[in-house]
Amino acid sequence: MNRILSVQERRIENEIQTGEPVISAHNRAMRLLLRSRNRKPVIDVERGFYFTESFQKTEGEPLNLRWAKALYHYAENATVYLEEGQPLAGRAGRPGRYGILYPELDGDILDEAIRQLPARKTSPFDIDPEDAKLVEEVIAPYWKGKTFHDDLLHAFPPETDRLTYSADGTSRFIVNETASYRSSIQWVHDYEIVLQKGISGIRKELAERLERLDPDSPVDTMEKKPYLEASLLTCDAVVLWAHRHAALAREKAEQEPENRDFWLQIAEAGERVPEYPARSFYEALQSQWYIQMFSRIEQKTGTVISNGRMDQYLWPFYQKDVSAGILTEEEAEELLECMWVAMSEYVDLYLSAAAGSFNEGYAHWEAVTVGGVNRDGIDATNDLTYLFLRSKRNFPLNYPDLAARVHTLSPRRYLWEVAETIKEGSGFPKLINDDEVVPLLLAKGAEIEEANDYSVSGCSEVRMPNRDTYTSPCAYINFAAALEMTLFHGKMLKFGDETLGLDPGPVEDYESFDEFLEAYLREQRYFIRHAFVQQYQIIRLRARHFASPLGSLLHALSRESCIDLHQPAIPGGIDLGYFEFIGYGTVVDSLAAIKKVVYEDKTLSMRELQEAIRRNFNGYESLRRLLREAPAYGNNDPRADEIGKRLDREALDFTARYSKELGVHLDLRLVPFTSHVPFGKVVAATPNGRLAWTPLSDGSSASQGADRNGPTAVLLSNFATKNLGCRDRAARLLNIKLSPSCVAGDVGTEKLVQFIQAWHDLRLWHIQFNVLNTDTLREAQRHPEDYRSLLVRIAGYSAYFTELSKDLQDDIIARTEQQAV
Ligand code: 8X3
Repeated sequence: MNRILSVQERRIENEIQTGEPVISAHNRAMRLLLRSRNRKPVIDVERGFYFTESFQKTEGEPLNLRWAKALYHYAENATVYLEEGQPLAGRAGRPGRYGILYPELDGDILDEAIRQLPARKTSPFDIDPEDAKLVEEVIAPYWKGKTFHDDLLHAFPPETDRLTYSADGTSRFIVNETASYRSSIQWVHDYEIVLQKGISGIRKELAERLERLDPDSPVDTMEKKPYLEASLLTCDAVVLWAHRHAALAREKAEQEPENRDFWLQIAEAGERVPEYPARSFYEALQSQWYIQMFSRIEQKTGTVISNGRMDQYLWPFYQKDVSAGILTEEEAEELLECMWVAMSEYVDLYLSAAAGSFNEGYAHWEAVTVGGVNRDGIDATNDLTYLFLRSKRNFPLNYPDLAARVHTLSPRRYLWEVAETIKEGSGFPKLINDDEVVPLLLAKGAEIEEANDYSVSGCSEVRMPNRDTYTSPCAYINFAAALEMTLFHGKMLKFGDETLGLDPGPVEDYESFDEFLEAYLREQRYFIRHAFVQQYQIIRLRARHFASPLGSLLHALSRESCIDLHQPAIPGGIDLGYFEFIGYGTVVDSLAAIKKVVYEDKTLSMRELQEAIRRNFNGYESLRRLLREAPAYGNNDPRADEIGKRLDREALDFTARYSKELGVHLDLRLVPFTSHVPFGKVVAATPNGRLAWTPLSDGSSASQGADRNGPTAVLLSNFATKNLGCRDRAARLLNIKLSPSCVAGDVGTEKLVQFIQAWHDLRLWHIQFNVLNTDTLREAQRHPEDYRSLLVRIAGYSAYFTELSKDLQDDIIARTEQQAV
C-alpha cells in the first residue's frame, strides 16, 4: 500500500507480513502481554462469594464495619495468585483477563446476567459452570431485594421514571442514570501517603484516635467508633493480603530453586509494603499496586481508579535508585510495563447490557498523569515524565491511559515528545489544559496548591485527592431525544404513542426559529430537571448502600471527620459532580439546519421535515443533502456556534441555580463514554441529516463528517460555544482524527506542537487524537484476525478496534480524517 502509516500501523503491517508479533526490547513485559492479550475475559466469583458470605453474618451492624469485615474475610480466604515472570503481586482474580462481581450493587440481575454474558455481543465474559452454579444458588439469591439497584428502580416519581426506565426496568437511554452501574465515579487515591507512611503509619494515627474517643459522646460512639474500627480492620486486611502473597512467594522460592531470586524479591516486597514506607522504586510500585487492586476488591469504581501523578510521587524513589546505581531507566520502564499488563487484565464487568454498551471494548482507564505544574505553579516535568511517554510509544497496550497536562510554560521538549507519542497512533496521551482546569477549581473553592496539584481521572475529569469528596455518579442525558420530542409533541418514534416529554404545542405552525428554539430549550430544561431529581434520590440512597473504608482511610478529610466517603457532606470537602450533554453536535447542527432550511430559506415546511424524519429520509435524498449542507458546529461558523453557546448557557444557568439545593456542584460535562452509540439507537433521523438509530456525535466533537474546514476550525468552534464566564463548567471531550501523512516527519511533529499550543491558548479542557488511515480501519473490519492489536481512541480511552461493536467501528470510521493541521 502506497500511503504514509502511523507507527502503530507500520507495526501491524509488519506483523501481518512476518506472521510474528513484534517483540519490544522489554521482553518480560511483552511476554506477559502476549499471554493475555485478546483472550476473552473470565468471571472470577470469589469477591462476590466472600462478600456475600460475610454480609450474611453481619446484618444489623454499621455499614462501614460490615464492609471492612467483608474485606478482611476476602483477604483471609480468597485464592492468591502469583504469575511466572510478573514481578508485581496482587490480583483480584484468576490469571488472564478477568472480571469480578459486586453483587451489592446490582446483584438482583446477577442470575440473568450470568446466563447472558458468555454470548453477549458487546464485551462478553465466560464463566465456569461450577462458578455459575455458585452464583445462581448462593450469591444471587441473597441479594434479591437488597441491592442498590433494587431500591433505585422504585425511587423516582413517574415522570422521571418514564424518562429513565422502560417497563421492564432496563434503561431507556434518555435521561440515563449511571449510579446503578457503579458504586463510585472515577477516583484518585492519595497513593503518596501510603508510599511515605505505609499503612502501618496511617493505622497508628487512627488507633490513637480510637483510644481518645469520648465514651459519653453519642457521635463518637455511633459514628467515629465504627469508622475507626472499620479503618483499622481494613488496614489489617490489606496487609494480610500482601503477606499471603509474600508467603506464597516464599513457598515458590523453595519449590523452584531456579527462580529463587525472583520469588524472594516478591516475598520480601510483600512483607514490607504496603505495611511500611517504600524504600525503593520497586517497592513503591508494588505498594501502589496492592492498594490499587485492593480498592478494586473494595468496590466497583466505575471504569477507573486513576493512578494520580505518577511522575511526581514516584520521582524521589526513582531518582534515589538511579543515583545509587541500583536501577536503570530500562529496568524502571520494564517494571512499569509489567504494571500496565496487570492493569489490563482486570476488566470492568458490567452486568446490565445498558452499562456494557456505555463501556465498549472492556473499557476502564486508569489515567496516569504526567507533566503540568507543581504545587508552587512551576513546571513539574522530570526524567520520569519522559520515561512514561517513551513507554507509551514502545509498549503496544491501551493501559494505562496516559494523560499529559499542558500549561503556558510546558517545556518545548515535553510538547515535542507529547506530539511524537501522539503520532504513534493509538491515542495517547490525551491532553488536559492546566490553564482551563486550575482557575475553574479555584472558582469552586480549592486552594491554589491543591488546584495546581490536580490529577487527571476518568475520561477527561480531574480530581484533587484529599479535597474532592463527591462519589455519586450522575446522568448521561440524550438531548437528541429532547429535540425529537420537540418535533413530535413530546413523543419519540421509537416509543410509539407514549408521551415522554413536554408537548410543545403546534410546532408545525411556529412562525420563527426563536419560537422553535425556545420550545427545544424547555424540553432540554425538562430533561435536566429530571436528572436532578434522580440525583436527589441517588445521593440519599447510596449512603445507605455503600461504604468504602479503604478509600476513606486514604482521604485526609474523611479521616479527619471519621465520615465515610459515600456519606453526603464531608466537612471541608468540595463536592464535584456532573451531568452530561450527549449529542451536542447532533443537536446544534439540527437546530442550525432547521433555522436555515425551514425558517430562513423556507425550502421546506416543518410538516415536510417531520415526514422526512418519519421516513428516515427515504425518498427525501435531496432534502437530506440540503440539510447536511446547512451551517454546522465544528467549522468556526457563528450561525451554528451561537446556537451551541446558547444551549450550553441554558444548561449552565440551570445548574448554577439548582445544584446548590442539592448541596453539591453538578457541573455540565460533554463526555460520552460510548453512550452516544446506544443513545443514537433510540433516536430517529435528525434534522442534520443523520439517519435513524445511528450514533450521535460524541463529546464536544463535531458530528461525524460535519467538520469540513480543518481541525483549527474545530478548535475555534469549541471555543466559541463555551461560556467562559460561568463557573459550573467541567470537561469537554474532544476527538480529532488525523491522517498520518499530515503529521509525518519532523515538519509534521512541529505542526502538531503548534496545533497543541493553539488548543492550549484557546483554553479548551481536553483533546485526544486518532492518528491513522481510515482505510486501515476498513481493512480491520474486513480482516479482524490480522488487526487484533489495533488500538483506537474512543471516548477518554483507547480500545482494541476489533473488540468494538460494528456501530462503534462505523462511528470511528465516519469521523472526519483531517488531512492537514
Ligand atoms: C468517567 C466518567 O462518570 O465516572 O470518565 O465521572 S465518570
